[in-house]
Amino acid sequence: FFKSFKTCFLIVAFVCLTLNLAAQSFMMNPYGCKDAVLLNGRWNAIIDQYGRGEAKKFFQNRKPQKNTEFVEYSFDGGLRLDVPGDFNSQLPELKYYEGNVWYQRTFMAKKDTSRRQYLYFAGVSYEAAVWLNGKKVGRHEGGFTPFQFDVSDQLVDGENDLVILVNNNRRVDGIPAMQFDWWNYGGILRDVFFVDRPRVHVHDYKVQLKKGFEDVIAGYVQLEGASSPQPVELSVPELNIKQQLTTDAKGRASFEIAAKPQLWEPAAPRMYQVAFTVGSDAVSDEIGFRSIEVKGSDILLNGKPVFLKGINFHEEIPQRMGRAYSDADAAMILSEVKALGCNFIRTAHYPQNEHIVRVAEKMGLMIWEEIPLWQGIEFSNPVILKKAETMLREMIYRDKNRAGIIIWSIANETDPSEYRDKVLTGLVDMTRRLDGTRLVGAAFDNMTYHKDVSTFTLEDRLAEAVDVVGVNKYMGWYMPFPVEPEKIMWDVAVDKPLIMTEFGGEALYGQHGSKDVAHSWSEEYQEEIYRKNYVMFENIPNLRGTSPWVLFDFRSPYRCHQRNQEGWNRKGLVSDKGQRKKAWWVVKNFYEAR
Ligand code: GCB
Repeated sequence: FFKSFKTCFLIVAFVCLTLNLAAQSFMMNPYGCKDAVLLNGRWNAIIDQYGRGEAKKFFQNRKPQKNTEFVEYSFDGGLRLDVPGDFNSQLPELKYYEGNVWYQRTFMAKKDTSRRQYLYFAGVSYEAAVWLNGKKVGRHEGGFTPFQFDVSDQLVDGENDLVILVNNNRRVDGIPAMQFDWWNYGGILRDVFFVDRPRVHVHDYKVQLKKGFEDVIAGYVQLEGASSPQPVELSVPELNIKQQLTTDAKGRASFEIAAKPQLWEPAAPRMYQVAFTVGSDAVSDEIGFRSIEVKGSDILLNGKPVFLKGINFHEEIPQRMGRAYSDADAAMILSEVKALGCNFIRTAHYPQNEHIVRVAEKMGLMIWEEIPLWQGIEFSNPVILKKAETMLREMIYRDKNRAGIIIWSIANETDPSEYRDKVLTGLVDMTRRLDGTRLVGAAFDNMTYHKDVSTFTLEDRLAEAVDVVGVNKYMGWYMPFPVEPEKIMWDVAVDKPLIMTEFGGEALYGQHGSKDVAHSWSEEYQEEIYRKNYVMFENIPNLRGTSPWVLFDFRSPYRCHQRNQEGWNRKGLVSDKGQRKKAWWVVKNFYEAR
């Protein structure tokens, strides 16, 4: 016993040490906080391919004081990179780069010990280490969720020197891991804020309908820095709510308020201004109210069955060949989603930036949000569980106030095994503990086709555990239709809602041929794939949504066909240049008819 206890202790200690993930949870919604200042702009940068910068102490940003002093690096007068933005798309020689890039900038601040100062990063891929004025303030792993550091102690009056080491090497124990079908964009991908708030301030809040009620708004507010009970005002002017809350000794106040908000729905995505005020600190948000539940194989939005007319996309602007990061980018992607007639998006395969999530919800789009547990994950490694839990926690924490989000997805296309089942069913439980008001899903590709009865089935413990089963099946592309589509039956998780989370095939825009497989890669063949799949879908009794793969052609090192792909996954309904392929209209017609 002692031996195994010791081993266990060592493993836990090792995991804690190596992970050392940002200790502090991040503040809710810096976008709605009046004391948050963006540090976006052009930052100095050094490409450090061999990773020498830490030993050479680049983080000190030292300048030679006399001409005999030898400092063999300099941030000044060289490369400058845009923040936010991936580095790969900013310089031709960084296109395929994976490794270390150092970023540096200064910002002015006032040292004020009566307040608290933070650096907030909306997303840095894949790993970030942060130094302020030469002192390390922390690190964070995971490219798609925010993190922050309290820098009150390190901050100086006047000019502050901020240095970030970004590393986007793929890793065996990373999430995602060594291979994935999208570009491995590295860099400070999303907004960076300096936030200077009163010592006592709003750290976190949740404002949603109480589960099972359409006329009760419930939630909590959590203060930071409060050592005694504090009065907090919650206001929702359009609902005539002005409630005085008092926090407990831990800075927390829960509430339930009778109210009759107009419910958020795709046709009328009503949102309300919600504000919390404590002393001179205030944060405001736009929040919608709706209920989402599963009844048998139906998905009920505000108590009514809904069919999810969806689409997948990456957080990428194909025309710019880089990551999306702004409201304008979100509008570009999502207007194309709306034009297709969608009411649902799957932000495959990771939490996308808050601009996208927020603009989508304002446009009335329901959202499936996923952590990047994509094929090829080393589930037997205990570190993976810890990392996955952290990413899941950060995703749910960030987006728990978003009415648009209806499904938390924990994985995409993972092979059943003892370890995988344990890790993923554990994540399902954790998701329900963290947020019991939304649905839990996962995307599966391990269905079995039974030739004798022309039927698909799915045997998977994970499918039993989730609320919504996502199915990725590329009939007509990776798998030919074995018989006519109308003869194929589906007997997959029939007691639950099934969403076709991925289907489709590739076509090079402007390449024409017949609808025959001999002319695969043509727009006509892609169109035919969609037509046939829609015929097959008639035989899925529990089909409650579809989400083609994918809206735009996207960049991916997976895709090595020199003529048709050239490093692009061509399954887009819209090309990388923004031209709609023929299949686009098939999808649009399918949605119009629903
Ligand atoms: C899948 C993956 C998706 C890929 C897609 C494809 O099953 O989930 O990330 O990009 O197939 O194009 O093969």
